[in-house]
Amino acid sequence: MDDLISRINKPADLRNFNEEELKLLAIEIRKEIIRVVSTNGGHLASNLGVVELTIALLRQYNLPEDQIVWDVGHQTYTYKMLTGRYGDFCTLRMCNGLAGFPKRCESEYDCFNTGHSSTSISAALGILRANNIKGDHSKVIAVIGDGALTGGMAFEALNDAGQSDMDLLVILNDNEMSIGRNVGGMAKHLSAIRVSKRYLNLKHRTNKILSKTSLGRFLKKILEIFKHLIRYIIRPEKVIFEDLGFKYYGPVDGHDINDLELHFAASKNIRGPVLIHVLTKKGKGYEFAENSPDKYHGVAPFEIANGIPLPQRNEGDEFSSFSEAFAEILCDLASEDDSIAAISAAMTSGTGLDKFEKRFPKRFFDVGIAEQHALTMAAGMACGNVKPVIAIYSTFLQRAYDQLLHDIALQDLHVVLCIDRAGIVGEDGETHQGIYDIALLRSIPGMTILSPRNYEQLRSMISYALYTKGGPVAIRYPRGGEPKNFRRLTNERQEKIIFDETAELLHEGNDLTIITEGIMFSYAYEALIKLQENGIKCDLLDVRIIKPLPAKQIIISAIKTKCIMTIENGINNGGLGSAVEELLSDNQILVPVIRLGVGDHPLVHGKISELFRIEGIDAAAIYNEAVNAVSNINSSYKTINSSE
Ligand SMILES: Cc1ncc(C[n+]2csc(CCOP(=O)(O)OP(=O)(O)O)c2C)c(N)n1
Repeated sequence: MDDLISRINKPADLRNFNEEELKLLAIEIRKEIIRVVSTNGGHLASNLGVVELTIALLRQYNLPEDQIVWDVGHQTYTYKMLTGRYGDFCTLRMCNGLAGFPKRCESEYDCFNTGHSSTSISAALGILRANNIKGDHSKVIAVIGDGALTGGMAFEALNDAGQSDMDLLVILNDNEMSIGRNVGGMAKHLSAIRVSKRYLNLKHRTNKILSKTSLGRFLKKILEIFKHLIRYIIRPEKVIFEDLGFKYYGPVDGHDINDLELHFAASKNIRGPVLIHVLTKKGKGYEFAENSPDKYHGVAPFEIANGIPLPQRNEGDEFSSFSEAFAEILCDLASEDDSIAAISAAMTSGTGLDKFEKRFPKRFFDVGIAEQHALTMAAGMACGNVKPVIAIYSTFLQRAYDQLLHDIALQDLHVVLCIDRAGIVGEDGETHQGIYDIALLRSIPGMTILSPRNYEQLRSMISYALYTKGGPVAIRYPRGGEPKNFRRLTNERQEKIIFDETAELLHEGNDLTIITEGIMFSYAYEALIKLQENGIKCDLLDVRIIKPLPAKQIIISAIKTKCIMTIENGINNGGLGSAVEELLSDNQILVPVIRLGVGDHPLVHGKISELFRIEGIDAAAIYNEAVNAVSNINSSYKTINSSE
């Protein structure tokens, strides 16, 4: 009977449901989450864990006047369904469909956009302070996971909020997991609190049983003697949040709607900041996700009956992705060189480093969601003559710009950044696109930026970064695997190469120079074949190194063709195209440069191929731009010649 959800048009409708109906509703919601995520992909386990928590919040608070800031925002599927978006839920993560994260432009119920971790307490405190200035007494709630709590920003915000007199409610959604098992001292602290709760529950039950007989009462007395001792051993002396200035309640069973609501209702009468510690099970209600919440954190489309992802790997591929290739290559090198250490900021499996962790546990460090700390710690390791390799998604590296500049580059320390998910990432949308790294990294002094187009280049660049180059070196590679079409079109075999800071000329012609980075050469090559059929012949230069640019090769080609087109998997402003323009202008070579890349706007969610099309950097767009460029050049020469 799948009709309870459709009876909810606004959160207040939830108040009409009785306890039994709420339980059935939670089942329906989980079914719908599993159904949609199994076809669209998305964040599964986190969403299955917060169904009851979301229902309880929506029943207790008056939204949209009261506001909820969801940390990371990947767990808002139930929230979306219950705040008027159930009808559109099947479009989740699709181009022009619902976003996978909160979006203010999508609904009045989304009060703050999130995507990167650990921002919720700061944002909620800001909204609350603004309300306070305006005399508005609405409630503001931050929901933050135990993983997100490992991020430095969360501590900064707790530090501020705890000493404020703001009526901020922080809900700590503790499922013992970040994407993988949560790490660090805070995780241990939370675990001690959980254990003490279990102990107290057990004690309560034991007391009840023992009180029933005289032997039992005797045993109970003996147990009493140990009680304080045991409690002292397992319970933390104090809950850290209390010392920071929060009133702490919990832990509460996050799947008991009634209990959750009692706590929320009670907290409304308490002045000052309150933290309610809620325990949930990541993946709840779907066996495969409950058993392996890490594997089902973010998933591609899968078969519901067995939880198995629909096939992705092409037969005969050496690796399924750049991430896998990176991990294998690094493990090979680390087996020969015990000065190599690897660092992850809570993205161990996503970056492929789980392999490294298994093989070299003493040289692997997961620092939690702490990108800034990861980079400065790497700087410290480099001072200690270890070779730190940080595997990090492009989007999350943004957090650590100052650490890269201040702690690594200004000391010219040898740290290798392997930047995964560089370029357009697709369905996770604007907060996760890896399109800013070239522009950011170009501004860092002494930085080397490399961009491999295939696994073999990646292999040679990792060796180059570790053994040839000093200072900070970044290697950026995209989500997914190496392009297949180029090899199909050219019968290119992957030769073993030794990278030497030069570009590679993949095709020669006199009419136009096309300069690409990374996998963009494959789109360019497809366009180039069509251009050739239409009489336009191009140089195709795979730049391979973005900083420092292979200046000589670019200049020679520019002088020959008198027209340049750059194509990059990143933003136009400050990217490869800008670098080429600067190079030519610095050398007084005045030829037009047409820059194809992502425009100056947030890049929404959708399939990678759709976004390439929308941004005008797929093969068709390259072809059209090239035809226009060459004909403009020809006509401007004609104009110049006829006026002579
Ligand atoms: C700054 C930043 N780094 C990394 C990530 C990738 N990431 C997304 S969710 C997540 C784990 C969050 O764990 P938790 O807050 O406990 O939420 P759960 O998924 O367990 O409910 C990570 C590391 C991110 N979103 N932001």
